[in-house]
Amino acid sequence: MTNPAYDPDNIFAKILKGEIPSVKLYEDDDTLAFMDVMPQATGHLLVIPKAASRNMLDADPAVLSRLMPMVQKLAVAAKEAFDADGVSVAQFNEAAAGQTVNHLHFHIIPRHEGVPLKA
Ligand code: DGP
Repeated sequence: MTNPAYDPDNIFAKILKGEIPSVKLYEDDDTLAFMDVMPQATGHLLVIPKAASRNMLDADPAVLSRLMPMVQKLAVAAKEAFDADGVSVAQFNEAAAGQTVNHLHFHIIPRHEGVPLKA
């Protein structure tokens, strides 16, 4: 599956290329997890595939099948690491849906009872 709309100079592509820094939490051949620079709660992290996908709408299902187990593992790990009561997992597709960086990513946000997300 190809996507002519994929911008190889988007911020997360630059993080993958090492052109801009990030606080990395996990990396393997297919996946990178790093801290979000604008956290909506303590421990807010992002999980991305290394494959060039703009978002879930154009992603190769094979890429998703490798990515989702890592999203699950990191959500479990984040809940434990931050002693959270729950975890929000969020993903947006296109600007109308709230996507600002055009490389597929999942937000993992540890949540505590009664604590709203930061704006
Ligand atoms: P979204 O709205 O789903 O496209 O969220 C993009 C997220 O990416 C947002 O929470 C802020 C985060 N972000 C933007 N620029 C950078 C950056 O340069 N480094 C890191 N680590 N996160 C970034």
